[in-house]
Amino acid sequence: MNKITLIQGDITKVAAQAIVNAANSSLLGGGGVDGAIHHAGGPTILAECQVIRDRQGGCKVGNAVITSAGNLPADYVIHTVGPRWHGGRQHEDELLKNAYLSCFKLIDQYDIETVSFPNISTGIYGFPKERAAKIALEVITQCVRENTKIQKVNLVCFDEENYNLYFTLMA
Ligand code: AR6
Repeated sequence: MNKITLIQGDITKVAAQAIVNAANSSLLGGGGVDGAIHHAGGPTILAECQVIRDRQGGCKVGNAVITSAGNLPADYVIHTVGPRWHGGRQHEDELLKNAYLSCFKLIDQYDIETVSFPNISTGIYGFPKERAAKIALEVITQCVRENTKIQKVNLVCFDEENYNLYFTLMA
């Protein structure tokens, strides 16, 4: 069975046990999908992020942290920080891969069976979309193969360009 599903739309409207957020190192919210998640999820998510911040000082690029999901149709939000694109010579590929891998570590740890991912780093952080899609698909395919609990991974593309890229790469 293929456990990876491509969806075009708003990740805050897609029910799943966990929703991944493309956050920044401050964990204090921002624009893009981060803004949409905090807006739809309500203030408890930010309050939990603040507790994590006080404990460990934010979240490094390539790492991830987990909170509850407030009013979202989910139990958890996994906040990961993708790299900002600087032309490709500052380990951006590896850092993007690490962001996805860090999410899967938490997915394993929390026995999560369904998860939705946005296209991390491809908005405000400017990572080239096709390059990011190839990395995401490679890591996700591998992690799904290795994780026996996961039943469903939704790849939620907000913009049509990403949707079309994933559609072609997954064909
Ligand atoms: N649902 C699904 N995907 C979305 C949504 C949504 N509601 N809104 C945007 N996207 P971005 P980044 C897509 O900019 O590039 C924030 O300010 C969007 O089309 O959200 O990782 C953070 O706080 C794009 O494909 O995240 C950071 O400072 C993808 O989500 C910074 O932006 C990621 O775009 C992170 O930048």
